[in-house]
Amino acid sequence: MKTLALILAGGRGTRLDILSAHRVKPSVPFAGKFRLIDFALSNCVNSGIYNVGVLTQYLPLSLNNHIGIGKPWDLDRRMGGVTILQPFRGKPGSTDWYEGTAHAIYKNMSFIKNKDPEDVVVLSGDHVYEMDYSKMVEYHKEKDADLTIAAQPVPYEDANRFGILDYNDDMRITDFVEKPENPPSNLASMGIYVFKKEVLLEVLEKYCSEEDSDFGHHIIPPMIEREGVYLYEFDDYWKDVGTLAAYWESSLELTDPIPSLNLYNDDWKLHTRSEEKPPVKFGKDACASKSLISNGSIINGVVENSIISPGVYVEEGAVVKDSIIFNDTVIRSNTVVEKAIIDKEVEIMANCKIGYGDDLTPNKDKPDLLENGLNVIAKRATIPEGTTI
Ligand code: ADQ
Ligand code: ADP
Repeated sequence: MKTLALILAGGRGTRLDILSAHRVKPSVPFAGKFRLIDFALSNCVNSGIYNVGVLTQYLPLSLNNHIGIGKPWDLDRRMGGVTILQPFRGKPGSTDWYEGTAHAIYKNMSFIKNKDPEDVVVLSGDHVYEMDYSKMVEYHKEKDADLTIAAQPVPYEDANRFGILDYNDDMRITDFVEKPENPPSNLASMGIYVFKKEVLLEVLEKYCSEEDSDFGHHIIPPMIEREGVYLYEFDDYWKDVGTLAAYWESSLELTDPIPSLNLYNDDWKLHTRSEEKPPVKFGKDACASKSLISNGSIINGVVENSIISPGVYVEEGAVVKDSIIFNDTVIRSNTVVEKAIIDKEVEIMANCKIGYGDDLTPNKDKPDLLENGLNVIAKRATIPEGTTI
């Protein structure tokens, strides 16, 4: 077997707040019917990589349900396919344990040895992008690299959230600093790595004695010294939706006439697990514009510039604007929802006003009112009739 992909799907994901309170970030819904991990999984199969391990750590239940035996991605194979690797349990009784990315892979070295690939692609399960990893692997081989890191420029103000690197004329990486306070440049690692298998096993043995060992701090810097680390420039759409505001923005961009990320591309299909649901149904006075509306929804009110997941019910007189509504949520009559993210199975009773008006100011003291005047309502909440938030 040539290439094995390992998807890191177990981080704490606290930055997505309530949305990642009961599910890992890769399991957070995206674009109506998908979840974030669908991008990494679909990229793997679309790149011809059919050997995939998914590493989980935190709240894996929702993710396990979603991936199952991998059928939607054609990964339910006797040879290869997808394997969900055992989560790390941490110290008994401890609730704040943390395992670093490299240590998580170190613990699964026997899986890698068993698969015996030439190269190992390490990915994050929570990035939004379409990428052909086989091109990156080909490049990695041309360079005869020990490690190849995909990178692209990010806005300067975000650069301190990333690994920042520098390189020479030969594309060899000469400098790498993980999440620097004062970033020397804005060329950011995308956290997508291709390793020669032997080299990966060797550096894991060497540098992963601590539970918190991660690639950015403990593996990449010493490897740079050995001069076998190369940069792979990727200039297409790629987003690490790290905050609620970024999540909201990159979701709603999908409703643009020509979005940077094209979900309607037959050559690069995004696969997901989805329930069989009836077609979307619009009532007599319904109106929907500039929106993605998923199957099984019933729209009797008005939907504008929004993303509606499967099974959502918008009653007569209700208005949903600039919002993202997750599965099976009900918006009762004459309720207005503006600039909100509403998790699954929420019921917002009649005559409520959620996040109305442009003058809404952030109010961090209220648990459901967050940054940028964005309102986030947790899974299975019920909002009583007439509530104004
Ligand atoms: P971060 O994403 O901040 O930066 P990290 O928290 O180490 O790095 O997580 C990487 C991925 O691994 C995330 O998808 C996370 O959910 C997952 N993960 C973390 N711990 C895990 C564990 N124990 N088991 C399984 N999965 C785990 C990284 C790089 C930066 C780079 C950015 C790009 O460190 O250099 O710039 O990614 O987004
Ligand atoms: P979401 O879709 O909101 O991300 P899921 O519903 O896919 O989450 O994942 C949660 C799944 O696990 C559901 O099927 C739910 O019934 C089940 N579940 C949740 N909590 C528990 C628990 N403590 N024990 C057993 N099953 C649970």
